[in-house]
Amino acid sequence: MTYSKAIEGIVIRSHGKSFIVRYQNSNISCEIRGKVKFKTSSTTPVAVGDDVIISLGSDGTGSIEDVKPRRTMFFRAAKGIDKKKQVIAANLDQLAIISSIKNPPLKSGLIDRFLISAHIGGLKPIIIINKIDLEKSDYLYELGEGYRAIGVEFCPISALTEEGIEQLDPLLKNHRTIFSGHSGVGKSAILNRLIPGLNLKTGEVSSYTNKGIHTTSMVELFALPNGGYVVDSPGLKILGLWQIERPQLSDYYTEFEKYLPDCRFAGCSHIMEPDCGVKKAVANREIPQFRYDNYVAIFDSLPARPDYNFKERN
Ligand SMILES: Nc1nc2c(ncn2[C@@H]2O[C@H](COP(=O)(O)OP(=O)(O)O)[C@@H](O)[C@H]2O)c(=O)[nH]1
Ligand SMILES: [Mg+2]
Ligand SMILES: [Zn+2]
Repeated sequence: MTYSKAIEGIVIRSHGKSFIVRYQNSNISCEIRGKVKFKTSSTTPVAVGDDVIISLGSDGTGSIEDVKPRRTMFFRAAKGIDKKKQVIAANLDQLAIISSIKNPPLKSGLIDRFLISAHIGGLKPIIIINKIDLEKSDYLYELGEGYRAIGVEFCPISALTEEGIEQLDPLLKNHRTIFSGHSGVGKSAILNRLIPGLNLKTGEVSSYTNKGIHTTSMVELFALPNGGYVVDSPGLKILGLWQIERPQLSDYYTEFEKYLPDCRFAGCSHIMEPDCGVKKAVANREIPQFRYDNYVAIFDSLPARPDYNFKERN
């Protein structure tokens, strides 16, 4: 096969080792050239959102020759592979953290993990709570207050009744946003509302091999009618946090900051130490209980550092 000179496109779909690259108005099926795979420290040499250089074959398929440096990345720690990242999508600017109020149940701990991940990946987070036609609880109100207080957009919506959907337009317009969250929360249903005629399948249970291994790994980028792109990603049940150690966790809980001088111990973990300013603020309802509970749960899940002791502040 003869190859054309190189052209530059954007990866709009990835499924295992095959990719679709958008170039001008056409979609080109591509494979990766071997040399691309060795250039990267992640398990994902090519991801949706990557700007890539491809050469076109005479049969109309392409070959990805090179990947341009990524401006941002949304990634998680790859399972079982030491110090490698699994890049879910590249070059995006926002992470829409999607949960449903129920079916599946709302778990703010996962939202907090996504917030940390957005921060590390350089993405602006937005929280979308779907299925509010099913329930509008005090818990929803409490979460809204807590997240808005730290400057995060919080949008309760229903893809079914379209209640609240209009709040999303100005937030998504002219941005590149990834939709992420547990499967079944309504990511595809929301996209169908935002992009008339899209008709993504909803209510699909991801497929498993007979060994119970998750096989659907499709990530896809869609153009919004008023400008911007949205990436739909497969449901993530867990989000392994990338290289965070316990003492750094409180940096991501910005509402703790103003109470830190009230902690008796420098390097207070706000867990078991006496005279902790953060715990006092939680008791006085100045810091939301749910944020503190998530902090403790995430702290426990992070590897302990053996040399980590606390010292009394002078
Ligand atoms: N009651 C209700 N059900 C919804 C809503 N949005 C989605 N669903 C249903 O939730 C299920 C999962 O939706 P889907 O979009 O496939 O979720 P995804 O896995 O996150 O893409 C489907 O059966 C949808 O019909 C909503 O706003 N309200
Ligand atoms: Mg879906
Ligand atoms: Zn403390």
